[in-house]
Amino acid sequence: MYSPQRQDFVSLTLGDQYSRSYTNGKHRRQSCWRKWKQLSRLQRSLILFLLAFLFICGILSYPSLTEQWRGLSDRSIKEDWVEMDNGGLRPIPPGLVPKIPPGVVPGFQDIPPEVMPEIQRPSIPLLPKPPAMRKPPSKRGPPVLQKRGNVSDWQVKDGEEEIVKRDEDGGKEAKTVISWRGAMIEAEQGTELQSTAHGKEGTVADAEKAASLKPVTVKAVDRVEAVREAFRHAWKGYKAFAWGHDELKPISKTHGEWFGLGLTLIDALDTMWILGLKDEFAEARKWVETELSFSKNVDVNLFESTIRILGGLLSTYHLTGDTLFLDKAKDIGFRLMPAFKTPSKIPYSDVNIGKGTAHPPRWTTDSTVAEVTSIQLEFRELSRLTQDPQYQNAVEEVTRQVHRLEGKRDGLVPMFINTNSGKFTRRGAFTLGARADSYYEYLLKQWLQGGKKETELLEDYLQAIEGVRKNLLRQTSPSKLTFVGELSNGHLNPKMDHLVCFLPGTLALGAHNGLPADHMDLALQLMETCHQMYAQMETGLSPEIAHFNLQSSNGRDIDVKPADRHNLLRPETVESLFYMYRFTKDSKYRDWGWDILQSFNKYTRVPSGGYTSIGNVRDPVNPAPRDKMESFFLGETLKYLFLLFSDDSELISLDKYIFNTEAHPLPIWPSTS
Ligand code: DMJ
Repeated sequence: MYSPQRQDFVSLTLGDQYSRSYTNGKHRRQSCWRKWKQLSRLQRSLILFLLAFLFICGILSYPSLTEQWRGLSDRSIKEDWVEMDNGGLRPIPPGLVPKIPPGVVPGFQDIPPEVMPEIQRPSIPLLPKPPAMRKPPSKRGPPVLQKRGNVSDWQVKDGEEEIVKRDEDGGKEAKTVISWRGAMIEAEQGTELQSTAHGKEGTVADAEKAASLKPVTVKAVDRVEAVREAFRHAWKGYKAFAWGHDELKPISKTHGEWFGLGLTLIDALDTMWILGLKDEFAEARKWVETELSFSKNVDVNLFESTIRILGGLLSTYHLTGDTLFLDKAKDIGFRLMPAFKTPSKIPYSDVNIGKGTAHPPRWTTDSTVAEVTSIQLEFRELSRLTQDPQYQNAVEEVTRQVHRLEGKRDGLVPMFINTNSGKFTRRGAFTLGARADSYYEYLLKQWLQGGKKETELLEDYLQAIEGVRKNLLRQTSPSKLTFVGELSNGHLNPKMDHLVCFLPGTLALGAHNGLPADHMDLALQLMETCHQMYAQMETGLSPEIAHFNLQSSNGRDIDVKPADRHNLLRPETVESLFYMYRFTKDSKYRDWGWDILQSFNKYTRVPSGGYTSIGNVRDPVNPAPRDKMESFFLGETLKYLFLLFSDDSELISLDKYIFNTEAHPLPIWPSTS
């Protein structure tokens, strides 16, 4: 059917494409213009409005699209889930009806050999210990000696310290800016005064000399205070620009929304309690009491909301005894349950907590293995507290299915599982990083949570660690750093996500609980590697992913690809430092953590409040701030740093609590016997 109006529209939008000659083009332009004039005023207005609207939409969506593109590799953007069937595992919490079948395992030494015959004798020998590391090439002198000529505006504002050096005539020579304050180390301030007193710029030689000076030990109490100060600074930004929203965007001084549930505030509750920040805690509690509502038509990711919100509320309830938090935990826990209504009982990734509906990601029916196997600590605890077994039953069904599933390689799991079939998909790739990491963590921690009674969890954990040794462990050249690579169809890719740095801490926790001593040896080696991932970068901050040299041609053990140079303020390394210090009392772990805190203060602290993810850990002049403070910076990173520096080892005793994968401590269940 002929439609003049449609033809006009087409000629308007596509006219130039079809012009064949100047004459034709002229004709067409004239005819376009004529036809445009023939349109009614209303029609013309509508078309112009539509074009303007599309243009504005394009402009507005650009930043969020690029943000998404950048975040594609971030494991925190997860979308999948698994299923399970009924069967074996079930830690019955104290107070719940049925009793755990015997097979009590008080410690690894007591595990009957038939449970895991070959696990007690690892078949793969430990890798040789790496030699003591050289000091990383001199990239990082004390702040004052680092020329910061191009320091970006976001780093220097709002009353931050600014030291202007003068030449011998008193003229202005150069500015050295310290972008933090309060959390300062006396030793560095001393160095600073010394060098500026000469009235000269620090040379590279000066910097190297200063860097090699033995740092004055900063007292634990000062370090603890420095963490409190960092938290207050982050909170200041959150309060001013993002109060009640999910995330602070500290540079643009606004907020970002993910679920619209005050994610940062909830994630930070128990941190404030542990740090003793009473005023901040009180105002946050008020918000939870008066503003927080889960009755919202919003899709949330099951895993992320479980570990951050449910986990955060449960731990805050335990620490404070305040039933407000338990009531909120019950509310969100119940609203998440529709996720488990799938053909396989492996939960979907997304739940609408207002409508009670759930669905997988739009592009797949696969779920991420780490996501479906890292919600168990929280739901099991919810059942224990409510005496309602539905939560525990749902998550243990997942555990049972994964336990029995084919497709593992020496205890290592693939990254995806299908919500319809309940089978692993996209087999052949194995990692301890994104999409698989916390599966291993939760095997051990559930075993501990339930009082070391669930032998299948322990069996799976021990097999997996042997699987890591056999398939993924390698050493770098030239320094023999031990790392955990990734396996792809039988080929080892020598790369490691920063996420894998949870592993030293988990291994140490297992060894502390009676698992083989060589787990601790491996933990020591991997901890060194994770430390080097920070120490060898120009900013002192780790990249998201490190590539390791097996045969170094450039003298470096670690390379970083341009796309992997970001740092999201992640916690895994300081988490492991905390465990390693608690179990060894070796002060070097505190020193390493202190270095990391200083680098966060130097390169990620935003003067007006908050800390930001950065895009380039190799560029101290422009670390490329990304304008986002993830909730786990307050929920995890600063909490672990505080606990690392605290001399009170009874503060969240590791014999009484297990930390969920978002650093929320949950109690180890009291023995029913
Ligand atoms: C956190 O949400 C959790 O630690 C999770 O297990 C991994 N990703 C982030 C921190 O890096």
